[in-house]
Amino acid sequence: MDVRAAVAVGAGKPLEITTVQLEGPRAGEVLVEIKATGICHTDWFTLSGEDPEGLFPAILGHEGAGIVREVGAGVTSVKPGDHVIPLYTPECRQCPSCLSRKTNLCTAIRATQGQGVMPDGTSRFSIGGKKLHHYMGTSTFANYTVLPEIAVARVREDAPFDKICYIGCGVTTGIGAVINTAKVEPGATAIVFGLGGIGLNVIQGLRLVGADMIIGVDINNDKKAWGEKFGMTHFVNPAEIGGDLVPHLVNMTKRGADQIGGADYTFDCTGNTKVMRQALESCHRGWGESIVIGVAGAGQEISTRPFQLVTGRVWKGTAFGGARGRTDVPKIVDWYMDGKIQIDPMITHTMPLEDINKGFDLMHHGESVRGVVVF
Ligand code: NAD
Ligand code: 022
Ligand code: ZN
Repeated sequence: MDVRAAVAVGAGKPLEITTVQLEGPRAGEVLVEIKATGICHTDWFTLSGEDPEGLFPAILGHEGAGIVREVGAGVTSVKPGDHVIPLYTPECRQCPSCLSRKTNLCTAIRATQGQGVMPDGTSRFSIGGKKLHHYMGTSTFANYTVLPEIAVARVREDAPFDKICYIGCGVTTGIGAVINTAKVEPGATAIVFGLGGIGLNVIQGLRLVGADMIIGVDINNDKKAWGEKFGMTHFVNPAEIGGDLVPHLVNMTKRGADQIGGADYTFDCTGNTKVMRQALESCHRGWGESIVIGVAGAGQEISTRPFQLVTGRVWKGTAFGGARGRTDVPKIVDWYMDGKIQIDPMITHTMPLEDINKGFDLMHHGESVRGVVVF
């Protein structure tokens, strides 16, 4: 069938909006009509050519929502008409990782997903007979896409696509990092580094679980008002404190008779390896945990003195907020529909597919928290 798509034709080139061909779903696959998709950093990172694993030509996009239109042989968990959110971290419930209950990193289709093809090793997308790569197993920058059954979460039908698409990446990553990865308890103190689309969701996750002190750190003062909207209690601009950031944060979080400072939990939402170190070192000695959410560029390394870990600080990372997509994503949609979490104010821009390149520009200039393409 003919579908409308934004095609990544090559590194550093703008997306080309054009008609491409999509084959129907094979066994274990579903055809989904994408109704809305968010624009996230990783799409840009790949398009820029900086991602050494990026493949071209490809249909990018990994933050979508839509409706199942057709299912392939053997598909039982969804049917035509079901509303779904595509999952770049699938959940097969059968691989050793899914069965371990210790990780959300399902391995069922991992190898082929990274190679930009479906689990049978072929692509459903083509243009003029030439193959196009899939991306992150999702390819949501098209009004129809084909996905493995294990890579869709069925969600309630009264939820608006142009908002819940953000649950496909940013919302779940931020809130999940708090609930699944850090397991933050009520009354905890926390520091969030970087108040973009991810950091703001960490903040609202912290508010949801009842954290006491929620410090936001950002080099952009415009982010103060944004953080406060979602539950931030204190704001620090590292450029304006007239000294080193880590001692400043440790001082702010001093509690108890011994007056030892440091947060119970810190979160890096910048992808900057220097910030990751600051986040670890501003944790409380003995028990503080620092969660790396930001994805750094290829080849980058993190460092700290071993003493930081020997004295009980813990360095952890998280992918997709540790969420098991088919199980957890429908619950997050419910939380949104019940008013427990907010999404609407974070969707600062919506646009038609034709303007998707402008959406990338808005993201770069820090003008948007989230831009969403509505098909
Ligand atoms: P964003 O660009 O919207 O936000 C980043 C924020 O960090 C901005 O507000 C910026 O001003 C601030 N910042 C930059 N340098 C800083 C510094 N030195 N100190 C303090 N603040 C600083 O990005 P985003 O969409 O929020 O994504 C954040 C990171 O999370 C990215 O690296 C992204 O790739 C990653 N991410 C990871 C996962 C995962 O599963 N682990 C999922 C989604 C996104
Ligand atoms: C989403 N991300 C950043 C912005 N939006 C993002 C990027 C990478 C990951 C998660 C979120 C990630 C963390 C760990 C992995 N990935 C590896 C998972 C594994 O090996 O099992 C990751 C994922 C998908 C892809 C690449 C890396 C891909 O499909 N190409 C989840
Ligand atoms: Zn993303």
